[in-house]
Amino acid sequence: MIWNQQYETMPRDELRKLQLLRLKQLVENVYHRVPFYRDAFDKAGVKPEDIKSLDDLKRLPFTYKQDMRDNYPFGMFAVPQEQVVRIHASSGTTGKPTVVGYTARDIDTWAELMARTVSAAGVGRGDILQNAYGYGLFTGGLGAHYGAEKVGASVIPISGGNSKKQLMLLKDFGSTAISCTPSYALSLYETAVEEGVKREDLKLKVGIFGAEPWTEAMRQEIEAKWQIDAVDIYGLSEIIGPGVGYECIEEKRGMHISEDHFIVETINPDTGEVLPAGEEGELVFTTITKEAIPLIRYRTRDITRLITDPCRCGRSFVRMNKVTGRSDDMLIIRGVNVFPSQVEAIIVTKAELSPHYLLIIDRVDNLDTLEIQIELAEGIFMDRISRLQELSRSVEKEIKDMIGVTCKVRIVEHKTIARSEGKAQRVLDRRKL
Ligand code: DLL
Repeated sequence: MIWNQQYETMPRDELRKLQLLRLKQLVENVYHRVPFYRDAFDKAGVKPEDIKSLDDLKRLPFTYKQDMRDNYPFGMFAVPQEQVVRIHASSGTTGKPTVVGYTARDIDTWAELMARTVSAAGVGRGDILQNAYGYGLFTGGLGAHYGAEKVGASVIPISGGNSKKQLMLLKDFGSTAISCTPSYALSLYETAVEEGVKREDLKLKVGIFGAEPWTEAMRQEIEAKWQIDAVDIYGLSEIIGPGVGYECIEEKRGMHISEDHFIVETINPDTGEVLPAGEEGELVFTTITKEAIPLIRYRTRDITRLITDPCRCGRSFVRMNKVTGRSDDMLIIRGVNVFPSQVEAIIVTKAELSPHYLLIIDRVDNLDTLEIQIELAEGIFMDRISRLQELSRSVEKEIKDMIGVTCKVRIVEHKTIARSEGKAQRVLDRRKL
């Protein structure tokens, strides 16, 4: 179902006019309100009045995750803090998270975008949505929550994990829809099998899955096992959270991007050059309605391509294909964004350890596992097992506390991790995606 006929099916020439109008207001606004943007525009030699057409967007400089970190926590906000009604955050490249804020209007916009998302999955009044995205600083839980309430569905704010309870509620409450990461959907299925849950006892029709990369093969597996429709949704905290791109259940071919709120480009990640629609590149978003933390040409690092042919569902928005990779080294482990540099920052604080380490990621019973092998520093020998264990536990705990991911640390002797002649090989990702 199309939630917002007026915008979701807006003729493209009208949409472009609306985008230009909003872009001009945005540029004017950030130039005067956010010192970071004023400096960046001045450096690039561009003034708000230079933006006369959508094509002029490419004259504006890119914004990077690093910029948000440099302005931690609230330096990129374009409104006084009294107008910020919500703060979320996601992992950054070091211990400090990337912080985002929302005004009351931003929360409304987000609910609208998520209402479009859940409607496109066929969820509305009368449905019961079991929302198994994490609630908290992560945007998944509350993002899906507000959108589902807006369409009139009954939301169960169960949050992530706790599979037995998830299954009990799926059955007892008759949930018709579930929202979670696709890997969790598969893991939950295993528990369902172990627990002897029968398909005929469930009313589940659809799953709204995202927050991590997954393939068409995984979609087919989830659909066949659960006997539901599985749709893909995309988003990132910096841009608003979930609700940036959403598939329609009719086609399930690419995620519609709400272009009345975001302008999307694909660029060559090495040169920054804008690519013709259809070519694979890095997604770059400009938020044209966001108030608290508007972003101009934000580099997502996500690699995919745009689909411009009209979709049979009637929505006029451009679509993005599934994300096929990243142009940086960010990993998503059990839905948590992890940069190897964050792990390194923890390791280097321990005198007994060397900065030679390897992250081994695997998928066991559909759940991601992370093992970190770390070498002892040169000249350090650990003859006492208890001391080794103590050290491993303390690194595991710090990683859990700082990055939010559970891992197993294995300390190995000096010079046992293979050295590379070029770039160090820090990651061994054994998951088959
Ligand atoms: O993951 C927001 C979200 C919540 C999206 C729930 C969908 C559902 P972050 O934690 O900031 O926000 O992580 C954003 O996750 O840059 C992508 O690399 C990845 N990602 C998100 N959705 C998808 C998807 C949320 N459908 C980062 N396919 C993004 C592939 C995805 N990757």
